[in-house]
Amino acid sequence: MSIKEITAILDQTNARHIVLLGHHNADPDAIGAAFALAGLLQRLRPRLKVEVAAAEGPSRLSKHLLSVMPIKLTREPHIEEADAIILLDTNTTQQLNNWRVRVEASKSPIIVIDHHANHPEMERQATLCISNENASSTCEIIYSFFMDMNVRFTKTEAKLLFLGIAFDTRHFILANSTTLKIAADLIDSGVNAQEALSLLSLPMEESERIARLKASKRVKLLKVGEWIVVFSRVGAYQASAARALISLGAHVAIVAGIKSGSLRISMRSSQDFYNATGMHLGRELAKPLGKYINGKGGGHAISAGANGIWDLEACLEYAARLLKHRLKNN
Ligand SMILES: [Mn+2]
Repeated sequence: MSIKEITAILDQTNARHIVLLGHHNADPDAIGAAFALAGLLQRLRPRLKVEVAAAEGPSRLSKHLLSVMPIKLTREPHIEEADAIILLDTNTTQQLNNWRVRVEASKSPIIVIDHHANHPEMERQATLCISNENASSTCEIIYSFFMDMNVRFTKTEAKLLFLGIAFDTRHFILANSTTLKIAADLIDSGVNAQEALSLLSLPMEESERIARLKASKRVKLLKVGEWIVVFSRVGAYQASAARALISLGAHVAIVAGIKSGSLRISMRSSQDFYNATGMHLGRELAKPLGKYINGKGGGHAISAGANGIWDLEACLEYAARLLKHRLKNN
């Protein structure tokens, strides 16, 4: 599977204008892949007009990256006029939020490029699905397109690909030897790795720093067997505060706050806590807690949340009861 299948589709339909879309809250992988592919396609088909957009705008981190690069997202892409639509790092049209209906209504070919497993629904909707689960990121797939066509990337493209790969591999922690070789090639093409990596950590807002510090000041500590569970409350940035408490040393952190009348709870656990207990915070804590507070809860194994309307202290007590009960039966 290669870029040649994409250009073949563009040539068949005599495409003049195409739209490249990243998922909602587009991360640096989606953004980097889209802009690098746009540059490649424009070199292969110089008369092609290419728009790059992210459904409902990019993530805060992507915005930060874009602000220091000579590229710009299109706010209102001409989806209806596009001769082809290419979705990047996106494996269902649901991830396009309110652009979904517009994309699904299009009669033009839809091409999907992703490093996540293909979604059967997407395979039916798309003219072409290019997916490689062995690739670390969509940027790695786009890198291979440049290699296939023997096209050298610009400095900006190299930096975008590097940032996308670095982001999706958590700063190369998850990278294998192929990915590291690609990163080395991008560095040889002029990417300053140190400077690029520093772009991936957002400067923290003062309000967030204060929220984290207040949350740590208000900590209530509970020891359940060998586990240290902490509870706290803060008016904003509950998730950030819970993460901060985990890095301070808690095994489980539960941070609640009330915003415009509704109660929000964020919970996090450390990886070693999850490995030892198998406790899935989303299913075993956030979900029942959400019910208890007349709202909803859910999430992942070590990162979850719940929202509802109830008394904050009563909610934290209930969370403590659930945890004690679950950990005693471990
Ligand atoms: Mn990705």
